[in-house]
Amino acid sequence: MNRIKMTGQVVKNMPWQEKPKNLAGAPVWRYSDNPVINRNPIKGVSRIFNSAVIPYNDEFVGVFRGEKLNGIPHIYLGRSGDGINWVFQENEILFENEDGKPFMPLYAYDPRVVKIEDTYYIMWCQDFYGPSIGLAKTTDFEKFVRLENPFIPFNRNAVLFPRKINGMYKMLSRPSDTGHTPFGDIFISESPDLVYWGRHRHVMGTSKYWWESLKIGSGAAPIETSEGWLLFYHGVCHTCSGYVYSMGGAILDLENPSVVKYRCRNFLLTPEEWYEERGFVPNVCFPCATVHDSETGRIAVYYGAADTYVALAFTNLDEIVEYIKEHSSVTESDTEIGTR
Ligand code: BMA
Repeated sequence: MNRIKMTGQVVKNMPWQEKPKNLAGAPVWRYSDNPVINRNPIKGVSRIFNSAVIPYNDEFVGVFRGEKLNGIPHIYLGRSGDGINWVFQENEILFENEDGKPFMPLYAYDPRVVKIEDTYYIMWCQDFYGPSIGLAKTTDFEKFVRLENPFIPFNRNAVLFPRKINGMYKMLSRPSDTGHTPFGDIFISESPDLVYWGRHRHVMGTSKYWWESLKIGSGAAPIETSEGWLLFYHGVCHTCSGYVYSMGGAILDLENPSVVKYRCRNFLLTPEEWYEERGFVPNVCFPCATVHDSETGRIAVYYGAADTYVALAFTNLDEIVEYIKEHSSVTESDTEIGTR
């Protein structure tokens, strides 16, 4: 039985795997048949990676970053009965504006999907006179209505919280630049209506631990637990041969999520397998979603691997929270409210 509780659905129809005996570090282990999504998954799409999955009815839907043959990414929809085998729609998702007119982003990448009450929201990075955040809603995964862009450029890695907190929608994001941003902290903003955003706060920045010393960005939508919001994020370090993306974990205060309660000084997952180390961009583990079973505490993390594949890793709530707490180092910039 789980000591720690988490909010969310009961998810049985996924091939959960048990923890192997010989784990060296964090209690996070890869799916034995990774990558879950391989090259050329859809006609006209060379790679799918950095994508998000959510339970929907008795199956799963996913919003996938699909790179077309001209190199431009768009978001594709997929459906799956087990979270592993996917059937994709052949064309990218067609977004419309609130008047029902076509309203397509010029490009769209790194989508996340979050359910709040009865609506599913998709966030991604798109051109808004420079890279910034796009936002859309759907209730049926057939019709996708774009909302106002939440932030001015430049910004990436936005993730909504799965419920309002003190009556407000909350969104994490990572202000950036026009290129391969050599800096970056996670901020949080709030909105009463998903149109007007304000009360921006700093959540956390890079750390002195080398795997996340260059920049960080939020990954999967935070999971509500009795210990706080469990956040899987990415941390980046700069090496002689480029950036290396690993997965980290932190726990944010439930009522006041700009306050970091615990933050793991060790990475939870770092590029070690061929599909993480070799691809279009080598050495990338980029978490974008979790599927979790509130009954057993099992958590599956979907992550992009080497900007080429989608891979899956497992953990469980009690062990991951315990590991994060046991290896936690927080600084004043983490624990303060984040305003200056
Ligand atoms: C970031 C984003 C991600 C990508 C990563 C590594 O800036 O563009 O989509 O996975 O770089 O290339």
